[in-house]
Amino acid sequence: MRIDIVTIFPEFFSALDVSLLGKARESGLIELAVHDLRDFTHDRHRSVDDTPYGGGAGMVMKPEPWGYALDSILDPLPEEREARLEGCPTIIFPSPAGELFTQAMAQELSAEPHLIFGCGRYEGIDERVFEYAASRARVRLVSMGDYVLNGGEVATMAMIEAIGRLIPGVVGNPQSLVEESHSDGLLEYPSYTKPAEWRGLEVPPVLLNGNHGAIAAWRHEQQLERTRRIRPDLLS
Ligand code: JEB
Repeated sequence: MRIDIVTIFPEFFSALDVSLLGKARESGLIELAVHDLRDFTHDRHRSVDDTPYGGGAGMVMKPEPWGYALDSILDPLPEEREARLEGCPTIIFPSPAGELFTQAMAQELSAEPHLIFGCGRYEGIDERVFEYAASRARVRLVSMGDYVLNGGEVATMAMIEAIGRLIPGVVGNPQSLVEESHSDGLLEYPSYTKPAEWRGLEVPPVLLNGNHGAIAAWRHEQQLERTRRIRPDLLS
């Protein structure tokens, strides 16, 4: 999978070198390029923002640098293919006004050959950038959750980790992915390791007796109890 990121904070993504995606990049499973939006400005001050038409608080990201940045990443659109977007990259704009990011979306996006993340800042990006991008690729506005961030970078990082670990060969132990997909959308059961007693706290005895049927039943009961208590919305 090819991943391009457009941001005014390219250094932010050096964290991806040390995460589990580092190895996937070395092996060529994931090819990642980070682009500094300011490299696509043409004024002395390398401005990427301006005041909003119609008034209001804060600043809005100017469309021109975004246009040049996206053009530099996207293949020139051959004329006979105009308006045909199958096989085009998917451009994701993290946005508090987007559709909620889910595991199902991560699964779907992990099968794409080319993802582009456009990280906004300030009060967001001039709306025409989304329209222009939609004429060149498939565009999705995606929200990390119902809370307010200062920009798209943290959301992009989380999405890349969630998507990347679903690419075959990226996660060390493929059995973990199999077990996850069998958890039926329930919360996970509690995990324990040695020692069997630690600071007066004991591991549940059922896990120590080697009865695999009893262990599986106990774990499933734990999953149901936790889900009922913490995330009843997942049970409907
Ligand atoms: C994503 C962003 C901002 C209103 C308030 C703040 C670009 N779950 C999420 N919350 N906030 C964001 C997000 C995601 N994904 C998010 C991109 C930008 C917030 N801001 C600040 C914009 N509008 C600017």
